[in-house]
Amino acid sequence: MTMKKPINIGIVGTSFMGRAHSNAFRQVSQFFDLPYRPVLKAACARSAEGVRAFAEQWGYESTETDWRALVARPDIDLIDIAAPNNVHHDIAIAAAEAGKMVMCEKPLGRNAAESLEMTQAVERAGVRNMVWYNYRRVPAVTLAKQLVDEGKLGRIFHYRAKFLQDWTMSRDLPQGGTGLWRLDASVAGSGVTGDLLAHCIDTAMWINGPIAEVTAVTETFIKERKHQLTGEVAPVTIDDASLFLARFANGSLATFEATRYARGHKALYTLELNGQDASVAWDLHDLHRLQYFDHRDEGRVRGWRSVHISDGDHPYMKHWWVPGLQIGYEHSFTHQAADFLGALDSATPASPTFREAMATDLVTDAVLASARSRQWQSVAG
Ligand code: SOE
Repeated sequence: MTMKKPINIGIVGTSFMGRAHSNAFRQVSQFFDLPYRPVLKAACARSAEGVRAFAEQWGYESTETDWRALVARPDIDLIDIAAPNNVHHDIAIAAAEAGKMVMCEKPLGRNAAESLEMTQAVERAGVRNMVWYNYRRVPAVTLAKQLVDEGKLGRIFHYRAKFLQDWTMSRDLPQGGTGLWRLDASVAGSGVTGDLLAHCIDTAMWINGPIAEVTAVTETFIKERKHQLTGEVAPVTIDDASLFLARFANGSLATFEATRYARGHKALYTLELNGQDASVAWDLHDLHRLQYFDHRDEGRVRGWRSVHISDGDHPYMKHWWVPGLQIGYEHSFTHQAADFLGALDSATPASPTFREAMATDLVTDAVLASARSRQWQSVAG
């Protein structure tokens, strides 16, 4: 057991991601032997009452209602941004300029221009930084990456990803405001492109390398909704569905689809790679399994294997229970916190850094541009 140095965390945001990140910071030192130990120093949100209740629930020592006050505190080492997308940019840049490490919920910016400024700020300040693309750290997904890196699949021909939901289908659902900011493009940046496809693109490029060009179609099925903050009926500015074809730099072809209008699907993130020698497939609703097909198997017993990712030699699993006992969604965040803290003393920072995550925003920008122009679009970068 190493002596753990404290890292004082100041978190901005106390909703879904505030809880997911806080849970990761609370769990990580118990399950991973790391040189650093996160200390839940301060939580920040606009409602004084709300943030006090959150701090009490999760064990934060203090609260703030203005993120600028949090960033100015000398006792904070790391600012964790778990607030809506429209504040990522200003908080990250101020935190970097104050010399703090910065962790930011995905997507990094509302567009690649914001992401670039954020990236330049952390790089100028020389502070460690990372974006929470948690699905990379689902052990089955990490294993898929390992198998591809080891060449087990051979040359990759196809990548296929979907992220399907149905929670915005009701016409009566208002847009904007608490809990519904993902329906307001001025806050979110875009609809499912930045919210859901961003996950698919991050994982895809991590496993299969850069995306060179895309051709996309988007749709907004419900054109007007009441705005929760103003009460006015206003045009809907997000994309409800976004589908695109892509060509990777390695020559493989891909299809990507994300929608909030797939009745019956709540968060069905699926991915599949088909290579010369083998294929892998994964499904978030069955996240502890990796489907694997190896054409080199003896013909008589060749077939898809459903590998239960719960053994000590599977990624991350030796840190948890005993073989056969599986873990879930929240652990992907704990793994990300472990990787971040574990890499602090190493020359190679944990991935994705802001610069690596900006690559995803360059693709989502290209997807939206292609949907507008109805033309193939090269990915800048
Ligand atoms: C949207 O419903 C959402 O919560 C995304 O914002 C998350 O990033 C995704 O992991 C699950 O779906």
